[in-house]
Amino acid sequence: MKRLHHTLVTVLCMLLVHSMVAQSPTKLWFDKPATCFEESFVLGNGKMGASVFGGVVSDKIYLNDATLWSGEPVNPNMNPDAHNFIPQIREALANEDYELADKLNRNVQGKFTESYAPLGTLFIDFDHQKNAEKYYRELDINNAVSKVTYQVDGVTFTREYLISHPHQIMAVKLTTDKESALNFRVKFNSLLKYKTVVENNIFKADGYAPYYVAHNIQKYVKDPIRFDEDRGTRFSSYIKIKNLGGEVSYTDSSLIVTGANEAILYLSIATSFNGFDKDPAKEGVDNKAITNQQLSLAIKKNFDEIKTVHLVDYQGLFSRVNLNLGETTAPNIPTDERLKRYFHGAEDKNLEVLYFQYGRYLLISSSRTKGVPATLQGIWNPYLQPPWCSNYTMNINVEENYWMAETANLSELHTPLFSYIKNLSQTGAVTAKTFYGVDKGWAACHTSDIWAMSNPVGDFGKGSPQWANWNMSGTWLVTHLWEHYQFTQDQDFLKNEAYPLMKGSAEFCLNWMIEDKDGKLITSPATSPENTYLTNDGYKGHTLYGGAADLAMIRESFLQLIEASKILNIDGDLRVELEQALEKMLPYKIGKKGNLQEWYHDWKDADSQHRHQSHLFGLHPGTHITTELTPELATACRKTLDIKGDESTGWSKGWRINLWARLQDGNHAYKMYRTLLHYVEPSGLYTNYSKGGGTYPNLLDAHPPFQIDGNFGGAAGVVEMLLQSHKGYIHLLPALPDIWSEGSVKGLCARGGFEVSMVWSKGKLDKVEILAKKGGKTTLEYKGRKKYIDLADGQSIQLKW
Ligand code: FUC
Repeated sequence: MKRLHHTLVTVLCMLLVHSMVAQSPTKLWFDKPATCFEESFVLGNGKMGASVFGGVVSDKIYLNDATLWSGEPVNPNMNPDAHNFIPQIREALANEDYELADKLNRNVQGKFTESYAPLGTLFIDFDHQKNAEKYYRELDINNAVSKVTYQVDGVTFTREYLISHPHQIMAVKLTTDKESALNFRVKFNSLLKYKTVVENNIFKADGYAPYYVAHNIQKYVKDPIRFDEDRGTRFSSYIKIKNLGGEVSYTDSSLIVTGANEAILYLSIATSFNGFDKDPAKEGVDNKAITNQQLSLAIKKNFDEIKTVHLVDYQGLFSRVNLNLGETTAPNIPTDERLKRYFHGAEDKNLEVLYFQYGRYLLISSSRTKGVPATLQGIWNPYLQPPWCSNYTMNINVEENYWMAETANLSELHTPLFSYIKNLSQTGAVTAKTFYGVDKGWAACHTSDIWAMSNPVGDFGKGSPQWANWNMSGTWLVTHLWEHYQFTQDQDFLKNEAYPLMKGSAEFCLNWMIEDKDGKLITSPATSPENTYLTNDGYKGHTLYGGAADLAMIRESFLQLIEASKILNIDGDLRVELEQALEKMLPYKIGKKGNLQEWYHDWKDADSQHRHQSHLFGLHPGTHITTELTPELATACRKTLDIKGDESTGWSKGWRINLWARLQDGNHAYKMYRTLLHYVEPSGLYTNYSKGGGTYPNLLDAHPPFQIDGNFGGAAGVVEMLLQSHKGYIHLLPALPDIWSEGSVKGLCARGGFEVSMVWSKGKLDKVEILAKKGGKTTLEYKGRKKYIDLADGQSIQLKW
């Protein structure tokens, strides 16, 4: 009784505190369980993912493992004669026969990617007969723990969920304040093939993923999901319960707890994935043994021990950056209402901080597995045929996922992308040769998967060149390697990992470019990610020569390789070749509307507000267009953005925040940030291609549907407003919006290996502290005033401004 009284008082105090305190910058919370994925709380340790619904009668948890995909290693030599069409396409283009070029380009296509698979769903069913009261559910991104608490008949039930990276385990602690009141049944099901069994008090599910899943746009495929017992990635999901009081019993398909005071559920999962080039059925790792081992190690620890180690690990990454945007008067209401209130224009500075930090939380939770970067949905996908295969879409999306990795002080989470690029370079060498007739270097295209597929997609001619034929993702991806070097100053990484991949990509480009009629270097055939031109004759097409986007990416990657070769003092001849190519490349053009011209000719766009803006690559994420060094081009980029307007899909809005910040227009960047945080109703698999992007109740990005790139792009955009370092110096508060007049930030990163903390008030910088992780010289700039600093290894300096 005393215990019950105590709990009641605690709950009442909690509720009171909730309604009085200001909105939290680190908590999402609801007063009801999730009814759909877009209301659930996502947890992850960079490999294992869970989407927790927090139900009362039945709690539902979608499970994922980053390494569980459909498919098998790809044979990149899937269309050996495709390259024979390149000369014909070039000829059609030289004759300005765009229709023929589009048609012929379909011969330069291969298969679609495989899909990221849903592992299964865990159900925890309770014996509650009545509705719950005082329901509260939160995700605290400060410690990566989710909690549920409610009362039934005056008895309080609580659950705490976490996924520990050090233990590779999900732990759920279930408690009640009434003796023996905890009764529940655990069940598992999956859309994959599986069997459950209980052995040694462990509730086991073992199964396998399809060896083939068709893209959901391939409606013509008769048998879109194909299983074969002897093929595909195997998986295991094992559960053990530790109970305090009561009993645990088992059936073959469930685990039952009766009359307990407390129970800890330990969930271990693993797959047989053994690398992109290993058959997961025949050469896979032993998923059963791994799952068992993880479980038997974790079970020796109690919940608090697991949680303590989890917190040290998680906070070691998360707490590196602090952001404060000043006082807020926003009331403490559930996150969905909070988002709606903000959408209607209300102030909520802590929501703006929360969205930024949530981006960091999501990267920590989804990107810690070698060779397996975060997908379009991070690691959280419940569908067998997910939107766009939940794959790596490489004409913006997978890159956008990593824009904040360096600047927001999460550099090591960038590395899954690098090991993945290395895999891609291997299949990409075959792609370069067979699809493009280039014997040197490597190329990759529109989409990819865990098997590092690099070919152009479209299912051998069925896809539109609008998206299927683009071949510049290798060029874009290698810029991430250079960025990592810039931020870490890690010369070993530059020499041994980055440089060979950067060089391979550049070699492809050098051999891929041809001269136009004026002797300028261009790509041909080219496409400009997903945009459609309208020729003067009224033809709406996609295949062209000399598009600005390809050249922007090539230019940036060549400039970086030149720098890298100087630092490493190697490949002098190649450097000269790159410098000559840069001289000869077709320069940017400014169109008659004052826009940065996307097409070789000054054509109209079929959709002038299209979500893609790849020809602005040089402004962001590239660095060769700046308001200072190339003001005319920067102005033309601004014009292009003006024409496009602010309404778009989630990832596109995320990108535009960064673009506006690079134009040093903080107020417009902030306007875009608010637009990204537009409330969007949960929409499941529904896709909208042009407008309506924003944010779901659980703060995940709405393309729509859910796509995580907007979360990451938005978080990257916040840093870009506060700190930039791409122009060879550290620009402090380069695009501070008027509304963020008071604030402070700790731990942002700048190129050169510096960490920057700042305090500002009344819209003006007060103090800055710079830590040189590797020592070195740099220049700080704020509002045109420069200060030079020269620091030793590990030294920091504080300056008043
Ligand atoms: C590209 C984009 C779409 C979407 C998809 C995953 O095709 O144009 O908007 O993001 O990738």
